[in-house]
Amino acid sequence: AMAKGKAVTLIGAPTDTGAADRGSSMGPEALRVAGLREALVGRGLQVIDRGNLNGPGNPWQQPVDGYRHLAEVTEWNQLVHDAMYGALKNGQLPILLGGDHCLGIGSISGVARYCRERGKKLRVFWLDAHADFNTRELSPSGNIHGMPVACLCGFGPSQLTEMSGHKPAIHPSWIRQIGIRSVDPPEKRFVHEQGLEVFDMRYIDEHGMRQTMEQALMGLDDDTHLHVSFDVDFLDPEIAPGVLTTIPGGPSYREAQLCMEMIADTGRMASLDVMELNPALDIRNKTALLAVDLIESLFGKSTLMRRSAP
Ligand code: 4U7
Ligand code: MN
Ligand code: MN
Ligand code: MN
Repeated sequence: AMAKGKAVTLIGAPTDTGAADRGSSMGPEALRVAGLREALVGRGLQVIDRGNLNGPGNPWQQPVDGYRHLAEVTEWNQLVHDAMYGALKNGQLPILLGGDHCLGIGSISGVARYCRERGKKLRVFWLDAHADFNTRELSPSGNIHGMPVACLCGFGPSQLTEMSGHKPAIHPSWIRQIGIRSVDPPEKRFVHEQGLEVFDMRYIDEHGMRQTMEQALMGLDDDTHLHVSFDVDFLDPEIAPGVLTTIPGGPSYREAQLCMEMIADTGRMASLDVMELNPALDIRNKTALLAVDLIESLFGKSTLMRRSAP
């Protein structure tokens, strides 16, 4: 089960510089207002909210040489990298409150640096409607929140691919993508070429969430650091409207709960990103409340008792 002694640290990263529209910069505060801290305390965890990182504002410019806001995105990711790495080194379990998903680069490169130093295996769960595997050459938008997985695997500008002190920061075989249902055609070719393991919605429809998660979690051992990068647009927009890029046909409430509960059962989750919540598009903060509900499940909350062996 979850290491109860470990303090959970909340790290807010209020930026939307990696996206096409504004609003995900309000994500951290919406999650706090929805009671994230109280929910984790209710799980018996010690919670440190170290407030928000202080990065550059959004200059709201067009992409330059294929990247929108590369300088600002780099600055934010460096701050996030240092904060995630620092929290892990202090023996804490960091939760990054995004912010758009470009910050997955800083977050996971910080985690990768820590794991490399400790000789730990790293497994990354990417819960998202999108593969986020674009490059400057492939991207239809130039928005860096569509590129973090590629950057982590070594494809992208050096500022973003060399952040962990090692290029690539992670190997494609460490990644499991779940809930994918919107991939740009050139991006799709690149996903296949690099051999990413993708459990897309078709797979979940055919096999169910339980078997999907069993497959995705296979091979975890005592020495594995499990990082979860949760893009809120993973969820079906009927239940989670508060995101910029709503893609129909995502996991239902029950499927999402099961996904989170099965991750919790492993006891291996050691860092987490909660990304892309956009309060400007939400309805009475309901998507933030849902995210908090699912995070409680990630930390082991279940209705009555466990039916499957942990
Ligand atoms: B998110 C997109 F073209 N693929 O690259 C792109 F459809 O972090 C969307 O998963 C990326 O929300 C979505 O701009 C990034 C687009
Ligand atoms: Mn994403
Ligand atoms: Mn997404
Ligand atoms: Mn999005």
